[in-house]
Amino acid sequence: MCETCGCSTDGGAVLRKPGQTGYHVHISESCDGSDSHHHGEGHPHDHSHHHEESSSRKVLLEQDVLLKNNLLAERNRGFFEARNIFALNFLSSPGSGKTTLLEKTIPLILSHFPVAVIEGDQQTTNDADRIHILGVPVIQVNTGSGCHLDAMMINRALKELELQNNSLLCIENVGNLVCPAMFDLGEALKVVVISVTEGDDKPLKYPNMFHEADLCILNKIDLLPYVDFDARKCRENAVRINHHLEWLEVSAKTGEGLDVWQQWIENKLKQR
Ligand SMILES: Nc1nc2c(ncn2[C@@H]2O[C@H](COP(=O)(O)OP(=O)(O)OP(=O)(O)O)[C@@H](O)[C@H]2O)c(=O)[nH]1
Ligand SMILES: [Mg+2]
Repeated sequence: MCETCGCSTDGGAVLRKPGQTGYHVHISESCDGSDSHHHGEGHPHDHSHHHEESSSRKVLLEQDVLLKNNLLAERNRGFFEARNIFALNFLSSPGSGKTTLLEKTIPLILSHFPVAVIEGDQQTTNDADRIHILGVPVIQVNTGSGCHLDAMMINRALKELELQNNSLLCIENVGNLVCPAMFDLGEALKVVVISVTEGDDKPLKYPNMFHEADLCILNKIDLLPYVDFDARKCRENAVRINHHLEWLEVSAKTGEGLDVWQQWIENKLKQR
């Protein structure tokens, strides 16, 4: 349950049955799945009064949290710009292949530019351990119950990392397609990674993430013959939400498409 961004609260959640448009059943559902307050079907109570007050308080709290985060993110951004560090924030649902992609990408970039990594996960140093083997500076941020990285965590991590000027910094966010989209870390660009096992409607279900992203990488294309996933439809869904979204298709496993991805990064690094 995340206490900073308010995702532990109901946020005006609405439950709809398939094909149903006008009838709302209000539930209080935390992001750990517990359901503390449920009005059964056919009881659309008006309990808006006390909810109005608490939701406006929640909105204020959320604005406050995001404002503080944005101020700190700007400080991080200033730090990156002063040292010409190109920071990418990698976002995805759990297991779409962010760490595997970094494992395959970093050796390609290292021969031309220094690279460092900040790993975000609720628990374990598994991902940092995997990156450490590559011989690049890496630090793991464990968010505990938190479901996203924030600018303060990055600010603290930056003090622990040996960052070189004119380098690439990869920040792997906590696997979650919702909250990480709201938190600016000071990165130059956001990269959302989705994989073909997740369903081609993900951009429609999680539009904020795709709206905020600069680049979408469709990963695990080696599995396309085995899954019911329409890559063209997925791309159309994503681009409908964000006309500026760039799109790449790769397999971090087989290496297909990684040459284009490497070129994409190196072009950005050279432009700086
Ligand atoms: N077939 C196939 N499997 C892949 C590919 N990329 C990653 N995987 C597998 O997907 C699983 C998850 O990969 P990770 O790289 O750990 O995913 P992640 O996004 O970093 O996961 P979290 O950090 O837990 O959110 C692993 O078993 C990988 O081997 C790919 O391109 N093709
Ligand atoms: Mg990972």
